[in-house]
Amino acid sequence: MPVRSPYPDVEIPEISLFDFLFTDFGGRDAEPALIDGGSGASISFAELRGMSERIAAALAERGITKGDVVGIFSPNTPYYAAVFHGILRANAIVTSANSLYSPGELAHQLRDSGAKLLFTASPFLDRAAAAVEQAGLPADSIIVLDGAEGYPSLRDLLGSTAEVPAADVAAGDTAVLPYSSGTTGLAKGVILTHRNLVANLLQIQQMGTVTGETRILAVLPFFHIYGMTVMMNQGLHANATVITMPKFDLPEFLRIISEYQIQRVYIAPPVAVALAKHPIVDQYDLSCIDIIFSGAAPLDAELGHAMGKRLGCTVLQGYGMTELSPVSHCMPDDRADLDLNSSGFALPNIECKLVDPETGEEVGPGGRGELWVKGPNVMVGYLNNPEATAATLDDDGYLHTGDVAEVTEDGVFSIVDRVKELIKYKGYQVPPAELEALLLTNPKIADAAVIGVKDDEGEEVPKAFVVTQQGTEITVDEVMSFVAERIAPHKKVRVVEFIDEIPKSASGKILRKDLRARENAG
Ligand code: AYL
Repeated sequence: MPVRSPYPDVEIPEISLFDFLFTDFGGRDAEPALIDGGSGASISFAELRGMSERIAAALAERGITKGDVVGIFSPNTPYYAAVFHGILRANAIVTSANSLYSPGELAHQLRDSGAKLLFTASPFLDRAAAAVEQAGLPADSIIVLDGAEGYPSLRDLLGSTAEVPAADVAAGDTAVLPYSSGTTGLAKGVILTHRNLVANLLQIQQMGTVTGETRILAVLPFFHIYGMTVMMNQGLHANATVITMPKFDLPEFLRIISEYQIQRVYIAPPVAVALAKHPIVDQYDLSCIDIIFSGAAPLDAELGHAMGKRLGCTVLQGYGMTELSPVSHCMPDDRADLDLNSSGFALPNIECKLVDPETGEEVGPGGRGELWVKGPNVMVGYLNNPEATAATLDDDGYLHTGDVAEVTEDGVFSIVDRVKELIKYKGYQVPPAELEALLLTNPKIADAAVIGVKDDEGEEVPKAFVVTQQGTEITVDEVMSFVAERIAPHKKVRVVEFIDEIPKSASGKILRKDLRARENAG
């Protein structure tokens, strides 16, 4: 029997994300929607709507029309939200790229998504320009938010006198294309519709207590679905104020929390380590924090409790996946009594199954099985990849997460393992298939396989098993720097072991199980 959310269903209106967020600000039109935590510069709700409309007009002027894809390659700033919603208001689609990407990684996403334009910021211009060239796009397809010689800036776009295009979006149209490797293979465009995103905002709202008075810290990046939905768009939906940070820096993070009296902080587990343990935390008055919410990777309950005790706040955990828009499970604000090893209840409108990966049989409370999720927040599929879509979404509408979970009689879910290839480094995706393909381009490497292993602090890190090409020599350092020079820092190989042969099945698939067993043996 599927496990249904214990919460009553919410009605999901047939509406575009822009109309959903920007029709009514609950009287807070002139209040700050977003504040840059560094400079203090802010944008009000009404200004944000106006800016988005100007950007939409300027995009239309440049020939962007319904269904076109526009990339954003930028750190968090209040303008990120204006650009994001400007693109949607132009009836176009946002593809958000990881701001740490190398030119090669970004070029792949631009090409794969068919992006026509790219928004970036001047510190990222070198990488953006190289990527645009590699992707075969004209050099004038870049807009530099803060301006750069020879490129249009955000100010130029905001100065457009063109007409705002007529809204032409149905709820089932694609809104965003974030990239995720899912259960296997390379990063793929995840098709999330306006309905998916609106649904997840309403589902999340039922679990929480975010209001117009709430100040939310957005240190997690808006390019990732966690920052995009849970920070940026939840903030806008609740008419709350979102304080942005371009990157994580502990003293600055603590200063901003204290200065802006932040009540809600969303983190990934590595930040919990710093908050629970770092001595500098005692130098700041952080009594403003009500709730710290952790997601994107398993939170160690003991660490979570230590953090909550030190800061005198509630600590909650949620579970999600890019393909789920992203949240499918979380602990509601008023249930800090739940086991912090758990990820709480299924959100409204969600049904789950736990399925034994060996037998295909559904397992009940007490058993372990792969988590399957069905609901209005489940993606439509992967862009241009029917095989990967068919392997992830079944005919009954369940998304197979590749995560292994348990559920109690009361409907509390805990994620206990992962059966998919994916590695998570500090909450960021590291697709092993991508690192393996990259390693194989080195002439000194005959074969390679990558799995996640635990480092001394219990953090998951990518480890490469490498078979050296006969007659050549390669060192651990050479393997690591070969990878590091070509990809974003979170995807670096952090452990290397040379091996005679990569264990493979008869059909040539890497037997990751065997590598894991070898690792655990010692
Ligand atoms: P992606 N515990 C264990 N693993 C987790 C958890 C968790 N609480 N949350 C996410 N994961 C892993 O697409 C899991 O393997 O999305 C899952 O399949 O980058 C994978 O991360 C998905 O990685 C929120 C808001 C979680 C956002 C998110 C994260 C979305 C990350 C909870 O409330």
